[in-house]
Amino acid sequence: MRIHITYTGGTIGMIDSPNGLIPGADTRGWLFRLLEDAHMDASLFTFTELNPLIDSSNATPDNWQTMVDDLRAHHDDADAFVVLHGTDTMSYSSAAISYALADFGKPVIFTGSQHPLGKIESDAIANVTGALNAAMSGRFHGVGLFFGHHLFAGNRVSKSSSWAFEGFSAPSVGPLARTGMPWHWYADDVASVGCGWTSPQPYSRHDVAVIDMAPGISAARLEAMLTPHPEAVLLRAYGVGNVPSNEPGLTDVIADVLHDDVPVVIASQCQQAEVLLGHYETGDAIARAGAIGSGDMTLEAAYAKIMFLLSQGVTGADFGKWMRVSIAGEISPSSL
Ligand code: ASN
Repeated sequence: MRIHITYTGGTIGMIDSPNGLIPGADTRGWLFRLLEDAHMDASLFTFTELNPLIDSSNATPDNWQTMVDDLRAHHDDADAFVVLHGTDTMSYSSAAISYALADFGKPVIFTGSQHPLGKIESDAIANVTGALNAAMSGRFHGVGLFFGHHLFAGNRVSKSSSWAFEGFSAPSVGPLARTGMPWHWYADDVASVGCGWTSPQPYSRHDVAVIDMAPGISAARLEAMLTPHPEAVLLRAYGVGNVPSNEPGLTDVIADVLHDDVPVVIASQCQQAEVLLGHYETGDAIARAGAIGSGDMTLEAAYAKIMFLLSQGVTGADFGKWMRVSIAGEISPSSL
């Protein structure tokens, strides 16, 4: 089986500098030595190092598109793909790539590590070998993320720990598989359960405001955060999508934004959530004003989907429709 590896940066290939960790290790050399030690045929592997390598905290939709371009450029040369990525925004990237590559038809597995590959206690070897095994398993054909002994659907996962080796979780749907002898598979190919997207336009940057509710937030503060209007709003509300209904003018600010044809997507601050707008009186006004519930999508999947739809030029009623349709398995129909 031929494997293509796209190296984007992240702690996995970082070295110390006077200002903290920066990319700079010989990641390619390390990887090919690993393959040699495992008696794998190195001629079956190709490797792209993106330029510049980045800490994934610096990633933008332009970087997502660079990854899409590299993966598409190697589509016919490989049977499976691994993306080496920083952990901080890896779940945004894996969700974003799942929409753009919904028609790809080959596994793409993201991974990274908490410790650089050069540290004796590093989790880099376990994660890279796990990602390679997942990519070559024949059990999964979508965009996945392997980390800390688990394989997840790439659009269902969040970074849940800044330090633990089991640093990612998929609170709404759980992992697809965990390592062991043999591996245990918990779910079928969920990432392929989506309607797909033919000939996607490239990702471009859009002005999307991500805003958290917090007890005591005033209408004036919310209005200031939404002035001038962004192209779309992702509002992290409470529980099933509730916002304070007793705070004078607060829901009116949201209704005004919607009235100006700016989509407002309501997510939840709960890691495990099913947004049900209108279940409580506190979610009713924004539901009636046209806010869009994010179902059981992760924040990352919802944010990347908003960027994807804006990059496709989707607006108006179609925007709300597509947010609630599964493109690549990112949302459960039962959560709507
Ligand atoms: N800041 C790093 C990154 O996201 C964190 C990591 O990779 N563990 O690139």
